[in-house]
Amino acid sequence: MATEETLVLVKPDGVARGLTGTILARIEAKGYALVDIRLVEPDRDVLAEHYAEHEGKPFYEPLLEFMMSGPSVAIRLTGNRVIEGFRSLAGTTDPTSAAPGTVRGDFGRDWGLAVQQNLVHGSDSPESAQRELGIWFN
Ligand code: DAT
Ligand code: MG
Repeated sequence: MATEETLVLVKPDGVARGLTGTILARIEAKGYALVDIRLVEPDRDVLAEHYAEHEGKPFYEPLLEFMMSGPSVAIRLTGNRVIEGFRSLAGTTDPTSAAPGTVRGDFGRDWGLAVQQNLVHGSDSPESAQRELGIWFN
């Protein structure tokens, strides 16, 4: 048993398209538990901290702009191996190649360069999860 916590974001495209409930239903159906949940409207500083590893990459600026385009839902989620489990449920980063049955595969949209409209974020390691939870739930 490896009970973990992870940070999930329903990104602005997910909230704007009314997919928050659908995504939460999949999370709950999988057996993960909500510890905390809130609507967030992050400023640039918060996003720069969250996406620090991507600074300087070609998609960095469009990514921050997109993340400031509307509210997101931040979720503190817990469960056995939830970090890997949520990322599996989310699907791979690019919605076109994400497998059907995953959130990104079923609902994500590929607008050419705007690969970032992939609906959800999930922490990728225990270290990332603790760092990111500190940013969004301090
Ligand atoms: P993930 O969100 O699957 O962990 P990541 O951490 O590599 O992916 O990237 C963070 C976000 O940045 C991702 O959700 C969408 C955007 N992104 C990543 N690679 C991209 C690319 N090649 N073009 C456009 N956006 C990209
Ligand atoms: Mg990532």
